[in-house]
Amino acid sequence: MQKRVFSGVQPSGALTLGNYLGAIKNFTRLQHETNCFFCVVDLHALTVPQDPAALRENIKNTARLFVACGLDPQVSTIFVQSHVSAHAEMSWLLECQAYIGELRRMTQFKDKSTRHENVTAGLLTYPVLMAADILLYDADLVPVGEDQKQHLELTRDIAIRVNNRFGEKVFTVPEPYTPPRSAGGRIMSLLEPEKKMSKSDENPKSYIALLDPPEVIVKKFKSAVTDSGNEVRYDEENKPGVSNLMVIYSLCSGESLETIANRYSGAGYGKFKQDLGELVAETLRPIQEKVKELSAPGVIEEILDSGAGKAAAVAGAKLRFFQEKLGVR
Ligand code: ATP
Ligand code: LTN
Repeated sequence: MQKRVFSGVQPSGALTLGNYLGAIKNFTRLQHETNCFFCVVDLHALTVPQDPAALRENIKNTARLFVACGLDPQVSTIFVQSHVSAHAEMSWLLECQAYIGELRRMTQFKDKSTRHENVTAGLLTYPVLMAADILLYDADLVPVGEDQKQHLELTRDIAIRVNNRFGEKVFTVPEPYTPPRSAGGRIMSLLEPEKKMSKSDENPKSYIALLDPPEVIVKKFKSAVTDSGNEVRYDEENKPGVSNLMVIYSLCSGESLETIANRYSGAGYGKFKQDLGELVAETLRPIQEKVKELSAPGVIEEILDSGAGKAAAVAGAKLRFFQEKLGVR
């Protein structure tokens, strides 16, 4: 049987180059060998305050970017989490299998709960909803960036716990599929290279949005933080800024880090950053053109309607199966 893949992206803002290189680009590779479900996880975005009109737009834009980046709706199931009610229902059932202690230990919860004044219950139970997403589809593989590995570990723990409780395989225990840092697993902020590039960063200069115009992209790379040296060399520890830029260059050009280091040896950072800006702008150009085409009225809505129908059939069956196990059906 073909392996199942599930992954989700939050419509919490403009998708970044980190989302693309760390996650979406890998989705496109997997879709031809596996049975893929790609989800715009709008319920996850509600864990922090969102402007309703902006959220509505971001949901559609995220889906357009999925397709523009190469996810084929004829091959993969592309849908919005809230369109399939089984996600919220399964999440409750799994909350009753998860422990508060393990949720409190999640580094993302610790980090976000100190950044927000009113910490909602949703921020704490967020990884359980993620577990519901994954377990509803019996996903074998979950392609995510490095920051999500801990949540995936928790999903595995919950699946194993339930399977042990019922003495049979209720859920497939999923495996993470995370590229190493040198291959895009963690693209760093352009201004603080010790932090991951994040679409919810207050300063837009710290990230490249996939829809940034070419001149903005070139400018942002020009002001990217490097170090006081001038050697283009990969050294995560001592040269985090330059190393991050080299990874981006390598993933956009398909060249090895070594080839890039040799090309820019003695050239200094200025030329390297200028070329990188142009390369990234060129890489994103076809994606941006495709988004424009997909913005015609009704196009993305139709793709998402059809995706929700396919997803609901799979998720509904799994939900009923687990409800029966629990005795609520
Ligand atoms: P936020 O920045 O708002 O917290 P996010 O971009 O981290 O959101 P998602 O949109 O849900 O969160 O992430 C979608 C996918 O992109 C996930 O698989 C995540 O691991 C990956 N991802 C996010 N940021 C990066 C990054 N800087 N480098 C590599 N992968 C990333
Ligand atoms: N929590 C993830 C998004 C996400 C996800 C998922 C990823 C929600 N559900 C299921 C993989 C599988 C994030 O914030 N990046």
